Amino acid sequence: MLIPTLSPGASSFTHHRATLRLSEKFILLLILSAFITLCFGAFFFLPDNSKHKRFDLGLEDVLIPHIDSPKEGKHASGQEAKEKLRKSREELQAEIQTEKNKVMEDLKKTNAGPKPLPPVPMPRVVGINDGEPPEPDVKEKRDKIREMMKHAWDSYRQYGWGYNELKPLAKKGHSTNIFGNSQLGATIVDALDTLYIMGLHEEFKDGQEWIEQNLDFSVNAEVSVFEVNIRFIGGLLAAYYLSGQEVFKLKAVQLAEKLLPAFNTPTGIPWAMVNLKSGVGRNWGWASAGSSILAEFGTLHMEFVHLTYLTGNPAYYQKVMHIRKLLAKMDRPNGLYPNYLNPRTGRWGQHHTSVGGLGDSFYEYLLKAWLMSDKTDTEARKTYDDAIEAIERHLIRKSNGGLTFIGEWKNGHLERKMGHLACFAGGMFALGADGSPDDKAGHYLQLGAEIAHTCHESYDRTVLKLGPEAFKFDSGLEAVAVRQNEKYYILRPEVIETYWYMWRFTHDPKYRQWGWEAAQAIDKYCRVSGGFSGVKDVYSSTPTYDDVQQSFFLAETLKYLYLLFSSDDLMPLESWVFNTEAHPLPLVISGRASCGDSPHLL
Ligand code: DMJ
Repeated sequence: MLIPTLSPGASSFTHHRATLRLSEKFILLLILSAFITLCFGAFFFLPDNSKHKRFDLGLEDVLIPHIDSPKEGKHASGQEAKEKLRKSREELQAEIQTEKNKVMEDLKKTNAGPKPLPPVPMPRVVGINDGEPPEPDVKEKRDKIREMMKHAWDSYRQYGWGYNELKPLAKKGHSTNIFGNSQLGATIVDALDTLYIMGLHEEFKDGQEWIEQNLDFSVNAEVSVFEVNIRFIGGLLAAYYLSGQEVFKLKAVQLAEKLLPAFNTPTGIPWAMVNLKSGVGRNWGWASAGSSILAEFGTLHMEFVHLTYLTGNPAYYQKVMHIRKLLAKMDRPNGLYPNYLNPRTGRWGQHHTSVGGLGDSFYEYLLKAWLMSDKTDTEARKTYDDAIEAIERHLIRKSNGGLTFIGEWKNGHLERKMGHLACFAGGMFALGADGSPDDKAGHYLQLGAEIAHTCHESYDRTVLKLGPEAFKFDSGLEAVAVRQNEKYYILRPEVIETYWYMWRFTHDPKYRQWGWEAAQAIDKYCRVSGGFSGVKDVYSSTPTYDDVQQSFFLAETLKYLYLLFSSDDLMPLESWVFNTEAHPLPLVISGRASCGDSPHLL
């Protein structure tokens, strides 16, 4: 047979290539299959560690955790390899996929599922129901307040359910940037304890069911740390202590975990806002020099102490104590705390001090930290006393007409203007009277009464008998708003809150009288068929509405009114401390619930 020789000729080349390709293919195929068998076999016969290393190089590293296989003999590995070799590619892929799915499921469970909390004793809760007043006319007023609560709740239930708040005229849901425009049912959470205290148990159950089924904090929403803390965490904790339902505790803790990234700043002073999903924090654009706000980062203590108590996690307590320590080390102009503090540099921003907006609840929480610890947190008490002394010296004045007011300190100058928000201070002074230094209890009770009187005047001097947002004591003006944008009333509670504390401490009937005046005015001018709305001008006889039913109306305004017309054994102040959103929390003594004998957790 003629063995063809290689020749450059075109025709012969084609012919020769065809013959060679067949043989080449055959040999190559043989070599290739031998190589693949060798590699595949070798892979399964390698020791376990090297096997995992191979997986580490790919996506599996992310999806499949390194789980040590139980020690098996070489024989078992061989068996496994042989079995694998017998399986088709599709079968192997299906197996890997099933494994991946399982791991993903497990991961989901550990991430999303509520972590078990350590069992801690439930404090012995006292005075959480009834409180029916003996006087029939007072009972009638109390019933009226309960009816107003029903109207506010039912309207929200009908038109805004699941939204944060209600637009009572448009009859639809509403949300603002403090809740990141999410649908977190702020009104439900904020209203729960009021419903419970009023004995509206059907409504309470309805709210609880919504929370169980819908309240999910894994949302891409940038929320206010302060507002979420006082309304949601405070509301959930209070609902838990009142009802004993675990779901509220679990939700409070889940949410608190989402707030913790806000504390990741160079100083540990938290950002004003945090994204619940990403954990990224930032401050309000309007705040002086990128600052955090005193009343925001200084109003976390009560809730965070309870979170540590309930979870056994010291982080919450440590975060708020760190803030306290940092503030204690700082210079204070005239002994006053400015409202702005930069969380990057740890320096004060603009020197603006107020007991109203931006400052208010910082002072309130110092006093309440002491009360909530059954007066053992003397550091908090001392800080409160010093702060109040400086405030009295620099901010509190008497007007020409004899009205005591709390002004605002701005860069070395006293602005003779008082905000509605600052009216809460009357109640605070009364609450802090007992235990004040140098036996000044009488003085502080008197100061509380004077502030209550001034704030009542701010209501009484309007057409609607509802107080403006801010009022002046200047150029012959006494307790009246001047600027159009300060004439609104948005269903705020502070004045009624002060009436209630003053009532509890003095039993002077004028406080019930003033509270009733306010309740009637709210019912007359703010009530609409779809709920209650704020009004834009309290000096105008024809009210125009802002069309918002604030969640704090149900949490605070109506609760304080109801308590004002109840007997003192409902929510006694010896056993409960109300957070700044009127959510009652029991005492925690050095980490123990007031009546429990549990291990010390703080
Ligand atoms: C409430 O959310 C709280 O009382 C807060 O401390 C400031 N004021 C509003 C209602 O006015």
